[in-house]
Amino acid sequence: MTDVTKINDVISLERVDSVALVCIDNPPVNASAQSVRAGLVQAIDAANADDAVEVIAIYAAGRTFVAGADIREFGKPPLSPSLPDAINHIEASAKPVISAPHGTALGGGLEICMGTHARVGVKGLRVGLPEINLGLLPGAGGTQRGPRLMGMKHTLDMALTGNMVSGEDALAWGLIDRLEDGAPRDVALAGARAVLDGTLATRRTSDLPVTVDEEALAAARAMVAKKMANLDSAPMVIEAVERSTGDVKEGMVFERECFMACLKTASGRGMQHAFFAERAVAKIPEAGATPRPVEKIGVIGGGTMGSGIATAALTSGLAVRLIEISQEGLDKGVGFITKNLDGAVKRGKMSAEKRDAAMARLEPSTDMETLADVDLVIEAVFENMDVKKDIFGQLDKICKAGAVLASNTSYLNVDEIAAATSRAEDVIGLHFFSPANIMKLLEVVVAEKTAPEVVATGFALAKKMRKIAVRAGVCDGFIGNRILAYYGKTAGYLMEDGASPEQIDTALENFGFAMGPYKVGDLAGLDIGWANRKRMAATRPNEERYVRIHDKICETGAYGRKTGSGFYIYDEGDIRPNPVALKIIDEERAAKGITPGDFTDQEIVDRYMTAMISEAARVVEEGIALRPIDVDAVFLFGYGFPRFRGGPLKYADEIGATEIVKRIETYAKDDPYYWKVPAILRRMAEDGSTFADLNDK
Ligand code: 3H9
Repeated sequence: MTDVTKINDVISLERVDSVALVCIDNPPVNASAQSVRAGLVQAIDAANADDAVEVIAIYAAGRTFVAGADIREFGKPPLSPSLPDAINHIEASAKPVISAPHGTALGGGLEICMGTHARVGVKGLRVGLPEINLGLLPGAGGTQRGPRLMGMKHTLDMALTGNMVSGEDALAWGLIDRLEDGAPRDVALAGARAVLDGTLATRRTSDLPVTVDEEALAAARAMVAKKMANLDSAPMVIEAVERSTGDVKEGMVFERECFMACLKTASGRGMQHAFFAERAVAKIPEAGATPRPVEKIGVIGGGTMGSGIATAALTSGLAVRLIEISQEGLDKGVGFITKNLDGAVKRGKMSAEKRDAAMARLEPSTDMETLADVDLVIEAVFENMDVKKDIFGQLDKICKAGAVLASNTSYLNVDEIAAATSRAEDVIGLHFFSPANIMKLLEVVVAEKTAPEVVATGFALAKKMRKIAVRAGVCDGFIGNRILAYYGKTAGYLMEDGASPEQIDTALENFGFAMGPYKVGDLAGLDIGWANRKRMAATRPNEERYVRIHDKICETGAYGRKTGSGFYIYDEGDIRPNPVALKIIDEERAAKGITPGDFTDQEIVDRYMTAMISEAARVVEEGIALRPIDVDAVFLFGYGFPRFRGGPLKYADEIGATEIVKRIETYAKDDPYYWKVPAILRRMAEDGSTFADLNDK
């Protein structure tokens, strides 16, 4: 016989004979919010008080078991009971408690399982301790119970990488006891019955011994020192795991202190902001529109960009028709794609069979007419408006009705491109980042007449291609390249005024960027910016200070890595400053009568970041980005912005608008044309509001 009691909105208790089934139902991901924690405690108490109950089993409804603590509660006053207390209560239950996780048991979700007396996973289960990705460490016993169940090495690996592992691995490591097929409720019930008939053993994890693994601890320390120096929580993971050899309760007190301390760190706030940024960008005005079906796409241009886009599309299961004008260009494009896919196989990212199937979906052609049957075309030829207009004019005649016509332009006016067709509503910008088969970001550029379902199609395509799409409006360079063009000038001014490219790069790398701007420029190719500056030369205002160093370096034929030199010389893995570039810098300073000054690394970072924030503020002000968090996402996923800082506008909030305005006003004394306070920042400095306030609107 069964009867179900609702403990509260999210927890129910069902009795089936002598088994008490506790169900967690807190959509979308069963986060362990206060109601879940309180409900679990009450359910355990109720089941213990019911004489008919012999075993308790916890499972969850919906698509996943508990995906962790409720991240939205972080930073708010703690609500009782805490998750560690709730889990300790479960572990202390007089009657045996088992858990039957399905989907993903992550962070606090996995820690709930660790606190039960046995774990029966549902096949397909993945588990992990992803707290590190939020700038935290497991805070509900994971660092203490993990080593007792699976040893120090696996606990450290899980907690320091944040990677999910399969149920099969979890079983092999002893983290779970069984892996069964079936619906979570059925698996939970069968597991409880196995406890009753003595075929599934139960024990308290806290009672198990821990073996010290010096080798794993040393490897973890070395890895953290080398790769995770900016994350406050990383060394704490190791220290907490190290303490697991003592009493669990004491270890948990230490773990909790570390967890609470991490919540207050800027790196924790930055990482949590980045987590939400990745998801917030999907909230667009066109979210309700139905995307058009896309199965076959056309890619025009077989250069680095076009072949990267084609690779990403093929990898995601789409059929691709690749167009080039000449057979030679086409062969080159197919060669790039083959190399990209072979590389994925070599790195273990793709099976050889999948690569062969992807290549079979590629149809190269020199005939534009073959684009007649594709659902969407991405034009990825070089940045020239006349060429693009000509191509879109042709596409207008060739493509079927309803096909989406996209340009991968990184700067140009999509309204103007759309005007070359008779169907502006079908035209959109899809700005991929190089290498397009690797980089996560896709700017979806919405032109004046773009139809809502075309925007929705761009976002759906991004999802299929595992990209993070950010909605952008039309302006020169959209969100990312527009801001880059602006703060890139500051780096040039700093260089002309006395800082070396190497000093600027090092200062910004120490700030957290994977690579400084001059190394990035060399990697991307200095000729790209050069071409763009030539395009803009006629419209450059006379008042603007112009640094000619980059152009002069390009004039020597040094375009960066691809030519072996740029700001640096690239010699078989060795990188050193290029003396030719340094000589040009000296000559330019002399020609302008500049006596080189000294800049500290902090001054470099402050000027660079203030410039980035100023232009980002204008991009928000003008509605080019929907919200500040969209700008943050662009920089996190397309420009190597340090994740632990959350993005330029999250960083701006950390500094505060008053300080930023003060800096701009100080810099403006030397260059009032370049340094102007954006109205939005002025207002924030006056009323104390933040960019975060605009995200919440
Ligand atoms: C922790 O557990 C600390 C403990 O050790 C100690 C505590 C004392 N909270 O990703 P999706 C939202 S730290 C609140 O698109 P998917 C998400 O924002 C936590 N909300 O789905 C989104 O909302 P919206 C450790 C959360 O199917 C919606 O759910 N856990 C949380 O692609 C759907 O999310 C993690 O770090 C949360 N914990 O992927 C796991 N998680 O629709 C984080 C998600 O309004 N979560 N949301 O934008 C994930 O990795 C993925 O969400 C998951 C599902 C793989 C579960």
